[in-house]
Amino acid sequence: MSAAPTTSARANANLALVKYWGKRDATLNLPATGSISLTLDGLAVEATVAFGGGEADRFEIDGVPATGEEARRLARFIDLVREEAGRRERALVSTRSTVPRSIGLASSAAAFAALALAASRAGGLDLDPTALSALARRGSGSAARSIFGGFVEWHRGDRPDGHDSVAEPLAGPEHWDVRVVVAVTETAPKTVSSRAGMERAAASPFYPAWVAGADGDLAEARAAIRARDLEALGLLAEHSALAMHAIGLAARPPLLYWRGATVECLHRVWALRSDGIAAYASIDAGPQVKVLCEPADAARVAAALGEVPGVARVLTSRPGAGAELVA
Ligand code: 2P0
Repeated sequence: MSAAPTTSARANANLALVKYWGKRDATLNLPATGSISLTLDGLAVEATVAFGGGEADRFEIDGVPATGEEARRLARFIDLVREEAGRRERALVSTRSTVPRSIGLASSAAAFAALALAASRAGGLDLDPTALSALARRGSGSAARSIFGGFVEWHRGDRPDGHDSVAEPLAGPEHWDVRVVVAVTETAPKTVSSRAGMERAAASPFYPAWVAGADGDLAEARAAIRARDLEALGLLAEHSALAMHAIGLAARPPLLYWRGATVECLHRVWALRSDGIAAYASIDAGPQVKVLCEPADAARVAAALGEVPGVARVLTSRPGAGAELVA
């Protein structure tokens, strides 16, 4: 290893309440619609970067050298930082996740948000959070949101260069104490990446309706967050997730990330609701089910999901902080 100074930063994953699903520019990672998320405490990635170490870039993920497309994606991202910082040295990059990668929650959002902060600082740049969000977006779209804590909106933007497609905080984590209970239904890696899934979705006959509905969903979500209205936000988040997956069902070839236990968890959430528990489901580009609820109901929701056959593990998270440097 070299003696080059290292910089470390940590960022949390986020749960989209109004989903990002489709791009208007795949190179710049510009979304077809805006999205709104909640940053989740404890589902974090820590990234460490040093410039000036040896002959070639080195990328390590959870202690294992990155290869193939993963290594190329990291290299492209570090090249962006080198370009912005006017540096030419090789980079040593490592990321470490606080949740096992195998359960599919160690998201690229947390990784690229942490990398944006660590790499820009290591390269001598002092980017403000908006510029960090734009940089993180280039690594992974949803990483633009993980720069900030709490409730966050990522703007679609109109400019072809994407400079206006950045996230901004709507309300900090202290604004509203909610819980997100995650039911892990499958630990095998997914077979269709988000990137590929979004490409397939864009050709679905349902896609235009999805894009047309986005501004209304965003306005509703903003109002529900401002009012701390869990029913309004939960019903909307559930609708956004189910509509996102419906696009894939109508695509050719079809796309379905759900497993049997995913469907069982959804029904369990609806059964909880009919028992008077305010619990609302969300599903991302994978089979896990994430349930938004009140802190007082989280243990009951976790127990109910834990009983569903096929659920391997249940985790509970709360609103978390944005990307920060690690001393
Ligand atoms: C989201 N997802 O809003 C949506 C909902 C998954 C389902 O953002 O291609 O890893 O790197 O921009 O950000 C996951 O996709 O995709 C995602 P890229 P990303 O959270």
